[in-house]
Amino acid sequence: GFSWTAYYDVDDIYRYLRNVSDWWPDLTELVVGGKSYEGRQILGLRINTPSQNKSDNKPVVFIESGIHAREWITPATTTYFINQLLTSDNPNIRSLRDQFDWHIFPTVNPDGYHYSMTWDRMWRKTRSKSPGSLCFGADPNRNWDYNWLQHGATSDPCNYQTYGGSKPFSEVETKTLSEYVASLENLLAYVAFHSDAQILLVPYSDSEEHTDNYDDLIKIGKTSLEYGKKVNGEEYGGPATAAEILYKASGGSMDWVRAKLGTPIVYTYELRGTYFHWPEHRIPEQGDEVTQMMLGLF
Ligand code: 0X9
Ligand code: ZN
Repeated sequence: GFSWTAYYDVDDIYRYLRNVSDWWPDLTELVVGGKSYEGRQILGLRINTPSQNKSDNKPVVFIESGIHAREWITPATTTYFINQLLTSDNPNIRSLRDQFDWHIFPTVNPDGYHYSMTWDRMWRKTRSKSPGSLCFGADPNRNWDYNWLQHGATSDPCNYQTYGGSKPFSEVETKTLSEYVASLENLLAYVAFHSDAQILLVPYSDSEEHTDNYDDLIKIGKTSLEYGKKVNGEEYGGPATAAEILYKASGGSMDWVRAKLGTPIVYTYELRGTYFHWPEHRIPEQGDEVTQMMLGLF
């Protein structure tokens, strides 16, 4: 069975999502957010509890995890959060579940994640064959079509970290996922999970520019971090823009969603860890932290 004291490969995570959609057919459905270079699906779970008035569309919350292959804690906490939404007796968590139409994707870079699990623990990128090069993979968080390759990204396909791809949306994962996100009506919030800088970021990541609702995002983000801190006493940096507390980086999903779709609430959480390592028996610790952070956000 599936637990939260071990890290699982893509097939097991997808099996979990399938099982969940079988167990709660009225509340959940499997959703396909796109596909990968090696032919995997980007599989997610939609949680949309039926409301009295069938015609009212709930605001959509999108959760992106695992865009960087080696950040294993992000798929793990995301499935933990799914389990909380579906099984918790806590009335606040139940109402959080019922309030929104959730689209939750634990592994948006499934090829990279599998490669990190089986071959190269520190792998970060996708696994596409780079045109005109012997190297593999592009950084899927440098590949989105907004100010592509401007900052913190390289055009060298052999760069292990931040190759932006041969063109914007060269990677089938970002291309198809962006189409899925763009197709969502009523998208209120887009939340991306990374590790392990232990910070909360708001757009934009590409420049010093602030969004017009920056003050609100900071205020809400602070509340989220306060909720999170109550669980384990852990302090996160931010909320702030990447330029303020990390480094500028173009082509990330967060900036594209904000700039191109105008989604009001957009955040990137960098969870905890040391060189992308986090002991598996302590997954629930960050799972509970993330659950509280989401309660603080909404
Ligand atoms: O560099 C990144 O993509 C993220 N940090 S990580 O160490 N997990 O790789 C920060 C992402 C900030 N958001 C955007 N650049 N959009
Ligand atoms: Zn990352």
